[in-house]
Amino acid sequence: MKIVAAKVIVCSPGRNFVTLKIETDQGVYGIGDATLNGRELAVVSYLEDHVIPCLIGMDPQRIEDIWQYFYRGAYWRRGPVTMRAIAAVDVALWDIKAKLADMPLYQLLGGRSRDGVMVYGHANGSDIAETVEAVGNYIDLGYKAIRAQTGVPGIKDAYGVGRGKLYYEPADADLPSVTGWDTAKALNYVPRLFETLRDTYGYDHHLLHDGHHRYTPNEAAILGKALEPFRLFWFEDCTPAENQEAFRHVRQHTTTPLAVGEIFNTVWDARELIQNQLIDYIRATIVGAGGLTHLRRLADLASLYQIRTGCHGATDLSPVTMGTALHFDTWVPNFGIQEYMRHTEETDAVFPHDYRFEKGELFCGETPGHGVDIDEALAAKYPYKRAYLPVARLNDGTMWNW
Ligand code: GCO
Ligand code: MG
Repeated sequence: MKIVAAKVIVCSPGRNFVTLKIETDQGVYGIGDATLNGRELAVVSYLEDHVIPCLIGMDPQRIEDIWQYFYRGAYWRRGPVTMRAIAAVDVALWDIKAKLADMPLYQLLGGRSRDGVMVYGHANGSDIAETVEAVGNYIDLGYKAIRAQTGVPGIKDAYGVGRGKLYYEPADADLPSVTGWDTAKALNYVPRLFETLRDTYGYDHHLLHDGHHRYTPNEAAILGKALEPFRLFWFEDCTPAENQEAFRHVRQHTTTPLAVGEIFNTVWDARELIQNQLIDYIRATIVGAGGLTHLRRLADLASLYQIRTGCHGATDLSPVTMGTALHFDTWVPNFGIQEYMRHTEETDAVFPHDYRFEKGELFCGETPGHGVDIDEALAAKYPYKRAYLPVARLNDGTMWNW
């Protein structure tokens, strides 16, 4: 069996997506997501100029070997561009293998470990009152877990405050927009949000919060401690994780569960965090961490330390990643939760899929493969549009972590 063609489809049905389609000499094809928010075309070039020429003629059934070929064979290892390109190939090949086996992907991974996959949605508002209302909307929609982010008085466009009720899209401008940040103000305001949420809705729902890499380890420890009475499901990206050792300080000072990893590319980004049990949830997902082949290894390592998965699922991960992640989540023994930011109707139409939401859970379908396709004719109606993520500056102009 041979790969006879592969192409990259770039489209922007509400936001940009990069999709790889691999075709075989037996007529079966597979689809993979390669979207890297704000840097999409770098991955397009990596695939078109450097990966596709090697793929043609390869046996698509040799998923592991092809993964190693592109990882070891590039010589230059890791990084978001490389690992997304590898992920796209890997997912397309798993799609092909599952279609050939006439099975939904989770069956190939080892079968079902659960019926549905608990997801969390994003509630946000420009202040506490608005966020409390937004959380109420998610509760009405049947969510069991909700991430809450609030604007903070005195901070220009604090992280996480979107424009719509269900759709939150940070990559919004032709050149990066400039947002503000003030840690002292956030440290005073965020605990009040969670206090009000628990006073209003009680303790029956899981609440999550994203620090989006803004705090130093000690500030993260202060916030984690202040949030303890409100029993968060997790406090995410409490501090930047390039220095994995930084989490030790946070861990020593708070029992609030910690989650990290949406920007991780490989198991090496998380090894010390996992082996020293400095986190509770690992957030890496299919497109970010080299596809199913690599994410499986990461999840297995995490399981040895009772760390559970919490796959990234923002709108910049296409329905192809969401569909594949749901098969992974349905199988993985140490599943924790799945992030679920809804895509726009235009995006859902371009990527027909068989997963569905019901009572706070997502269910993958039974279609052979990962269950997500691309309508190329429709995709062609939405050409690429440059869109950057914002940057963040402190009040005195200093660049900060967005
Ligand atoms: C999350 C994330 C996202 C990222 C986005 C960047 O927890 O969902 O932090 O919202 O900001 O994926 O492209
Ligand atoms: Mg996040």
